[in-house]
Amino acid sequence: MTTAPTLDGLRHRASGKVRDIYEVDEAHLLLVATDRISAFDVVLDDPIPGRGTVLTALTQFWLERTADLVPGHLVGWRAADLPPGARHLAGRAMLVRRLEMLPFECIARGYLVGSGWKEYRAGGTVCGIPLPEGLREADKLPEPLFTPSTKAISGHDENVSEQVVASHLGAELASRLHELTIAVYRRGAEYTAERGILLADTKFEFGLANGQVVLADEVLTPDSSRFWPASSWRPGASPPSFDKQFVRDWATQSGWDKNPPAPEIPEDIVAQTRERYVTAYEKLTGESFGAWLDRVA
Ligand code: Q0Z
Repeated sequence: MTTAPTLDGLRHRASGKVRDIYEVDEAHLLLVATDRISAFDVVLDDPIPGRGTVLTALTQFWLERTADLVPGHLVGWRAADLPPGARHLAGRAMLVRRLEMLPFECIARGYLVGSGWKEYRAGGTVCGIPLPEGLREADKLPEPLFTPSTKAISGHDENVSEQVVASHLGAELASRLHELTIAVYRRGAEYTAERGILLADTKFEFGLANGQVVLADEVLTPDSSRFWPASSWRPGASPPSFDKQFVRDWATQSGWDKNPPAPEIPEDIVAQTRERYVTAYEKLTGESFGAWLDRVA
């Protein structure tokens, strides 16, 4: 277990597998994406240089392109916007509005994979929504689905119906989350499709600011989404998320039993994985990764 670095003047608040949160003031938090990577739910010892910056850059990119649908939590990301003690993290750090987070993951699924495929195979439904018979793994769904889940502190999240969300948050807020989740998914999926990338599914987190719903956390990154190259999509099997493919393939063939600690990632696997993130950023945004680094400085 590594500890989050102390930042001058900022109190560490929480850490996820690969990200850290700090307190800035009553109204703001700082989210820092590290270069750590997980495979098979284990955080590996060797970082992928640039990974945290790519994830942050993509979130900034998408929040700018969804602001007409829903306000986002991002307040600043350039060095000059950050608290002085965090300016050296420019590119991987986001100054965000502190929200009252809603206790559901808001997932949109355009394709039948993961836990959705498991539930469908067992009983023909996804989050209680009945689907046509005869669908295969990774098939495109007739319409994108809103499939919320509860946030489990440890272990895996549990899919719930929209009625469960409504019983906790009220029907009006549940329906707003549904509408926004699908709208932002469609925006992302249409955009990536034009660039030869399918957005299989994605997870959003929303919070409230003065009663208004705000899009929070990371948005349409490879850690919150499954992206597939359109050219390799074949119903009947589900490819792993493109970004972790090298690491997973290496982990599988290395003979590692997938219990911590993981073996050291070979240099060429690190380099190829880094290249994938950079290429994904450039393919999606049309901007060179170097240009983003210059823009945040
Ligand atoms: C996000 C998380 C991370 C660990 C809390 N705008 C916000 N206001 C209040 N809370 C949050 C946000 Cl984004 C918030 N998380 C998820 C992020 C590390 C956990 F970077 N937790």
